[in-house]
Amino acid sequence: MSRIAVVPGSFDPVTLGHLDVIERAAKTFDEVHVVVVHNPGKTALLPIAQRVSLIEQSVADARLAGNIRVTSWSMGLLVDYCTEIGATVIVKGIRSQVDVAYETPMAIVNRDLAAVETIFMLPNPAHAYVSSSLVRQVATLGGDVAPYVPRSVSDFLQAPRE
Ligand code: COD
Repeated sequence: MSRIAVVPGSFDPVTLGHLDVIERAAKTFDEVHVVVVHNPGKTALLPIAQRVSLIEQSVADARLAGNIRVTSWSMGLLVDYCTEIGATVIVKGIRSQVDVAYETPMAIVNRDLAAVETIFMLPNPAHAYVSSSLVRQVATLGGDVAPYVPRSVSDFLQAPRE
């Protein structure tokens, strides 16, 4: 049986920390779906379609495995998407106790709702402090985000706008 995992996130924008988790998930499972989900608790910088496109470019540029699909989900529960595609596992990155506190109740509810297990991956220490909110802040204030994000993302964020 093919083991399918979902890697969800706001990815606003995708960072090197996210990409590291996606890469390791792709090595662990037969198929990985990276799913952009709107987080109502956050003020968005990029439209969902743009985030999907930047993840696709980043995955291609990094020459990650061919078992990665990128999509978005706005039709309700994340576990409904998992059930629809036959995924039994959600993969999340854990950087701190704050992430543990945020993710634990969701993991338990997702298991109750649809028997979908959550697997937590510890970050690569090189990217453990990186977050999309930090990148949004640096980009909005005109700073250089290149150390924190894939090349396609820094090019996009730092391109001149009208
Ligand atoms: N290194 C490793 N992991 C990282 C890093 C890093 N540098 N940065 C972020 N991560 C991890 C995060 O801990 C998280 O696991 C994931 O990457 C995504 O992070 P973000 O910030 O892009 O996304 P979030 O946290 O805003 O996304 C949260 C979701 C919208 C995915 C979440 O709320 C969710 O699963 N929602 C499902 C809605 C649902 O069905 N609810 C009902 C059941 S609870």
